[in-house]
Amino acid sequence: MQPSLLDSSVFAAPEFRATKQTVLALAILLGVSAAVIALPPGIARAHAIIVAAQPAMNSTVARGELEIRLDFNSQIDRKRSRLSLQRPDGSEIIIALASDSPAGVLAGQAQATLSGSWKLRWQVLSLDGHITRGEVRFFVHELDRPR
Ligand SMILES: [Cu+2]
Repeated sequence: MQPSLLDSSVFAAPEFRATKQTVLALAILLGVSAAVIALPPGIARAHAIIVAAQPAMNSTVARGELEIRLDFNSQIDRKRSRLSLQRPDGSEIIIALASDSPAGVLAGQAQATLSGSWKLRWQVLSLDGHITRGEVRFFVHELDRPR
């Protein structure tokens, strides 16, 4: 099966008349996951979605070495998956993926040198041929980790 990026374009039919409420409702749904909601339940189960994240969504971590680990609900094709970090200043770091992590896990390390709001962006190809992606926001505290 060809990899295909699932997105929200199915909602953008020309005849669609969006009210403020429907737009808000869609925004909320899409914020949770742009990829999974448009699919029948039986198929959606096979897509890779996050079941655990380190750092956790909206958590605060100390400045310094950052251990990254995302656990997915299914096996993923690591060669066609990627992780990146967006720093508070907007610059981006591509994370080298650990090759020895379990089948459903993306892991790596980075230096969290700037305090502020960071984003961990992920894009994965699951074995059913579908790409899903999303981001985990977290915060880096201005104080260094105690020694
Ligand atoms: Cu799928």
